[in-house]
Amino acid sequence: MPRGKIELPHRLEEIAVLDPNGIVDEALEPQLSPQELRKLYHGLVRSRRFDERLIRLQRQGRIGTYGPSFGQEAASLGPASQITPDDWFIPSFRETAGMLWRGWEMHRIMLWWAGHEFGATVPQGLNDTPIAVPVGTQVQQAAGVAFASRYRGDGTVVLTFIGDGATAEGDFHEAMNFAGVFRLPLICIIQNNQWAISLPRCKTSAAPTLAQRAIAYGIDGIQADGNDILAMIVATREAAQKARAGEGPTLIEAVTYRMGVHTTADDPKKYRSEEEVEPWKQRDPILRFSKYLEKKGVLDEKGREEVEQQVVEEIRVAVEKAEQYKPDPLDMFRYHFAEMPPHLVEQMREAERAMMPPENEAPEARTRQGVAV
Ligand SMILES: Cc1ncc(C[n+]2csc(CCOP(=O)(O)OP(=O)(O)O)c2C)c(N)n1
Ligand SMILES: [Mg+2]
Repeated sequence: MPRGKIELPHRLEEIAVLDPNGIVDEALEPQLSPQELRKLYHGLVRSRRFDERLIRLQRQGRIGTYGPSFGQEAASLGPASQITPDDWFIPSFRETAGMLWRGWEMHRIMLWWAGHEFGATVPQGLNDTPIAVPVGTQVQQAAGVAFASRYRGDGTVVLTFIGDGATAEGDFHEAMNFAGVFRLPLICIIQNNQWAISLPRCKTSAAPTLAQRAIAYGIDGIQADGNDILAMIVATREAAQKARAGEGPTLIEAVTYRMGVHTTADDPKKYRSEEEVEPWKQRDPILRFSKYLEKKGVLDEKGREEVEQQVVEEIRVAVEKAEQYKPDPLDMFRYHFAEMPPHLVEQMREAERAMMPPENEAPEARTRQGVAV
């Protein structure tokens, strides 16, 4: 056999619809109504302001660790806007914009970061899973859900997200390989924010793009400008159509940047320079989309101001609601077993005794839900 090139049948593309100044490529522009465009802008700002507020709450000791998604909002919200509530949304921990869009209430997300179980319960009517912190696990779960969707023939599409660093984990490989073999209706967004805590993208993979990993799984891959919500919408829309038509999974690499801290437990100044961050500020997805909307005559200064006011008020109400939430500490013993084993019953009794108010206080403070004592 002579030596030659192997032609690979699968597509690998790149896409941007807006340039850094918000100038649109009309040939690629998705057709969205002014209302839809305004709603998307609102969604981006909502996530940004929510992040800012949660960072402040963490600094005040009012929630635990927080992982903001500053700069990555478009890469989350664009895809989320292209699936239906019946489809599956399987996030990692940097999908606040998408989760808010899906219908997760702010106070619920806030309670998750405050360590309350309630934050991990999915709002009624959504086919979502809670925030996944163990890096990479959600993609395997997404592949499993996509397998179930295909097996049942219910026509649902599964949208999941993973970080650039996490694509170097076996979980990602196994999930994508499985999805490719079974032609599953899975869309996997790589949030390539250039960093995995302090590990830069170049130390995650020697491949020039992460999208090209798709070729090895025999599926289509596309590298999209992740700070361009329109590019994310076009890429996801096509991937969803393909998935619904039984044409299998798509891997979308969203090229973006983590503008803020990894989490509130991190200080990026220790490992990256201000010069590196600066150019990304010019490519801010909200700024860019806002310029596009302004040129299109869909949003002006007054419209932006209204969005800001609405969002500030929504956050204020959500923080109040979250802080009124007073869970029963004994919940930590519940929900693991259908029938609580004797050693846990014993521990729960002990905790309950420790929590009991002194003799002269009201007996109703003694909670006894969930187990016969
Ligand atoms: C299994 C596992 N190992 C390690 C960690 C600690 N950890 C949290 S985030 C992170 C880096 C993830 O980087 P990347 O996948 O690029 O996502 P990003 O944080 O940039 O969104 C690590 C190592 C974890 N949460 N889970
Ligand atoms: Mg990363």
